[in-house]
Amino acid sequence: MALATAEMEDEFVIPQKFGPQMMMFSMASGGQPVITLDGLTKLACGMAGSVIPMAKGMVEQYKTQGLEAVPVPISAEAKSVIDDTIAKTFAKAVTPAALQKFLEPLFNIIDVNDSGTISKREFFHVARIATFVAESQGPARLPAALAPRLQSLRVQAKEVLDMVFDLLDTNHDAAISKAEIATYIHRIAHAVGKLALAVVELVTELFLNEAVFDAVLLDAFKFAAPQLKATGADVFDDNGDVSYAKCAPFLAMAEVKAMQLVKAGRETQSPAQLASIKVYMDMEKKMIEGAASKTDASGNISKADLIAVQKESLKTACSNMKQQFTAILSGLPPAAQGPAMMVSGFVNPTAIFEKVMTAEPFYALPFTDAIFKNFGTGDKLNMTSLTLVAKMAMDMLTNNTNDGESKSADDDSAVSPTHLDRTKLLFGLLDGNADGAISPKEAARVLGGFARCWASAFSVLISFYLEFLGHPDFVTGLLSAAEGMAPMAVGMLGLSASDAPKFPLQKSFFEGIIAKMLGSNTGVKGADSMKKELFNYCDVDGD
Ligand SMILES: [Ca+2]
Ligand SMILES: [Ca+2]
Ligand SMILES: [Ca+2]
Repeated sequence: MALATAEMEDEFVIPQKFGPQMMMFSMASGGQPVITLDGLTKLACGMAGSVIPMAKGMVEQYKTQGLEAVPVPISAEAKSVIDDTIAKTFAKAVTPAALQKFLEPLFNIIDVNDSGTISKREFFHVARIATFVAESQGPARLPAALAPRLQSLRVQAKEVLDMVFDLLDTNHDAAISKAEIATYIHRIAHAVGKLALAVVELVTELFLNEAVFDAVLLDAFKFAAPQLKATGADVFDDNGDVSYAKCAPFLAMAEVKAMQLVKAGRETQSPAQLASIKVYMDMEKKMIEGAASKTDASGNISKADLIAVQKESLKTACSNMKQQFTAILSGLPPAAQGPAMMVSGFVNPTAIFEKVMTAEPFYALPFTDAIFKNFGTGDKLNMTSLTLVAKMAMDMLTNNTNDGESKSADDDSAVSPTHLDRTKLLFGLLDGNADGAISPKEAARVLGGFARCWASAFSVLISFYLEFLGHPDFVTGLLSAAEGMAPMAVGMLGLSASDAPKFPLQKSFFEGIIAKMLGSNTGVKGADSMKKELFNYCDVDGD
């Protein structure tokens, strides 16, 4: 709060030269000394009118491409469901709550002191960089003559230096510490992760929502029924649903083929690969068993319990990772060993992994939420069929099956009980009400649920890696390693080791470098002294 008050009272004025930026600030702040998230949201709501048509055009384009990619003719009914969904999503997207999901991460990048307000100073730091980048993308305007050219480069270098220090030197001691860099990088990584979550959520609402899956699968069933019938695979009942009785023989055949493929795949794996599959499987098994141990009499688990199990199995993942990491390091070519050891002396990936995984709020929460939302009832998720399917998949992959390996694909006369169980189990996954038939709605619920969970897992993975690579410990470690190697690097450039940069990086250090490279700060004199140096260099005998 004190920070926000200080920002309210800050007398800083955006320099006259940045007129358009000044105007943008007053617009976003509504004439106040600071910009608030609510104020920015209000402004964005007002401006949405001009952005929405563009966004709609983009979505229309994706829709057309998507419809072309679907191998089933889409009916007019389904198309109107899709259009309706898009319209609804857009109406929701311009509400303040929805807009804030996108604006808040961006707001937090600029609000570097986390005061909850953007001061003129904070705004200026970013706006100035944006202006500089935009200008330097234009045609180079460097004068041809050497002296003014150097002068111009000096001005630019000074501008970059000022920009970087204004942005990163948050405690204003004219030096940039490792912590200041690490905090800023993490700020950006965190914001990008949040944006990724928001984007995937929006795309899911637009294209992967239940109404769209219902409509498309209804079309798919209608389309597939006569086609399959024509090829002799009549698996539909009179209601147009997929009947278990009718498709059991086909499922059994497919299952045998799948088993053969898995077996063949296993035979191409090296013992080391098989061992690492086993490590992974054991971990999964532990998690499934852990979850199963927390279910009630009807096989339900609560969200809190499932998260606890997930966290527990992540610990195993961390210790596995430690082993793998050591193996990777020792497997590096000798030339890379030195730098790798250097870096690993400063960066401990396993510890950072563990920190990100155990941080609150739980990084995988959006994914767990998606599972409960799509497959659970309220706070309960039934684990029965999930456990069975997971166990079955693991048995298949680890060759733990005891049913006729010798059975050939075309021998469909004797389906062993285990084969039968598997096909029944897979069918049962989709047959929600267990009436022996899969309706389009039932298929849509499961397939759509998988698609939505998968999208969520994808966004969780992106934000996880951003949190990991942008973790302050990770960045600080890399900077320390770079600092440690710097004397060697400047040595290769023919400079003395004392010229190597050291943290905290002093502003005067960089000013020294600029002066050395581009001459001193007093225009033509700098070029003159450089010419003189050059002359002296060539004039070996000093006459
Ligand atoms: Ca602030
Ligand atoms: Ca500082
Ligand atoms: Ca059913």
